[in-house]
Amino acid sequence: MRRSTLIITLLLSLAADKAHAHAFLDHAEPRVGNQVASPPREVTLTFTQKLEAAFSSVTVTGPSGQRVDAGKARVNGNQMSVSLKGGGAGTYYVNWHVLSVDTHTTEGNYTFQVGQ
Ligand SMILES: [Cu+2]
Repeated sequence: MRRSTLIITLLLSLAADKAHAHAFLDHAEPRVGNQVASPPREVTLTFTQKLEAAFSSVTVTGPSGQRVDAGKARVNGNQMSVSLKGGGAGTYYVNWHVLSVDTHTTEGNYTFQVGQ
């Protein structure tokens, strides 16, 4: 009896967690931590939830600390993309900040490498 109550409570809290899952980064292109031969034309981030375009943004910084994102981020469902201007070889830093349709904000960052 007590055990079944505990299991039901666990199931209910799991369901609640799922309903309140925020938009986390599911995957990205270029991939997180990956190395690519030449500077990509854009960065595309795919999240675990749909995004609110007006309150979601991404910046990309190139190897010499300069901003290489060009123009506004484009949001389509659970994806956000931004065009890049070339920035040479080295480490690129991607910083994202999003508002998901469940009204929660999340943010994060990752790097990828260009060149050897
Ligand atoms: Cu949430």
